Amino acid sequence: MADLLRLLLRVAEKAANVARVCRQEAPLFQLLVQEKTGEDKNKKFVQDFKTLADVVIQEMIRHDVGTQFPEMAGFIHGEESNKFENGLGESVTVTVCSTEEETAALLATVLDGDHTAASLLARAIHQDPTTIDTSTDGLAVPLNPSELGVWIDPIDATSQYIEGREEALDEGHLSPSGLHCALVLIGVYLRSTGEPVMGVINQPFNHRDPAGGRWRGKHFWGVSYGSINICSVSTTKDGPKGERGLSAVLSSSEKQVVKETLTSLCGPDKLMYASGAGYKILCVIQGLADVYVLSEGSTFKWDSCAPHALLRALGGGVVDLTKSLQASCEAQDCKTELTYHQPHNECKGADRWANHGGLVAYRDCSQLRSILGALRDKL
Ligand code: 2IP
Ligand code: CA
Repeated sequence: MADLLRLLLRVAEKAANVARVCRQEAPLFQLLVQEKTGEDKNKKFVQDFKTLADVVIQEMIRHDVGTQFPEMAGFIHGEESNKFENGLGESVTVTVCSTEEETAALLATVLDGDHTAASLLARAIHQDPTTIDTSTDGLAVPLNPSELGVWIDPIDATSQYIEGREEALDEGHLSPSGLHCALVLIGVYLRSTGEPVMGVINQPFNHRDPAGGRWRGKHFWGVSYGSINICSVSTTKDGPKGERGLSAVLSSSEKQVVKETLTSLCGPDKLMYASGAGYKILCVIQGLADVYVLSEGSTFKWDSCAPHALLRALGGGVVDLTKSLQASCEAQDCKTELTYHQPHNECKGADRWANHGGLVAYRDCSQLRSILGALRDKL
């Protein structure tokens, strides 16, 4: 499993580099931005270039993991389908080819013959990242790749990625929106039980290099299986919970009744808002918020699997909110933790993998119970 972790860290850094290149290289950025401003809505236009960037990153991760771990190849899934229709109405399947030239030629058919953009994208896909400096030596987890599945969110908080606002990050405080909310998420789960066992998060726009001003990323990882719980993020040693009070982060589109209930529970200055489902769970991991509460079914397995594994490694987790509110108080929280192996067969498309019951991401069980107590009979 240490090999798998090292591979995921490397491929997440490659993915982060593709995300940076798509904003740094003008021909690619133009394609990215045009879709957002919508000024080409009526022009024959490459279908949603943002999605192409997502798909390219997802296919690159799928290609690299499936090559090194063939037993996992059929169980590596993500948000996007790799089938594209180009401007001529031809259906093109986006894959990573064995050479950069072949990948560029394939991408050019999706990019309506824009060979400049295709070559820039292909170069980023085939470029090996700088070495990943993290200590995974000696990590031995008794799991076989054939027991595992992978969820990929190539660029979470895509709206923030396209918007591209650069917010000055205030150490120790979460920042509601901006490029830093965009994350590459790669989560690994046990096919038998659906529990998350490994997560890699890469924040491609963590800070600008003081020297050249280029964006630099930051990665976070965690492994949680049986008695093995290791996370690259150290737990924050705060004062006794009671003294500090509870802080919560929400989506700006959260229900009014949840906002009101948590305002009275936490106090108005301890209720925060931020973009990005993955980013809000990362805020809980880093101790920038105690909990992330979401009453809507607007997130998916690819949003939560990776950061869920890091929270498990820190002694916390991500529960299904609806199921937790229905469960008797004595029920163990682990019975309502989100799982990642079974679709909702009554639904179609991406909804088959939605976290329909909403969620609560937490580090500390007692804080989870406070949230559930306050929301019981409200939803
Ligand atoms: C989105 C993204 C959004 C989030 C939504 C996710 O994933 O994380 O930011 O909404 O739930 O599905 P919100 O920002 O209100 O939390 P993606 O950006 O990959 O579509
Ligand atoms: Ca997402």
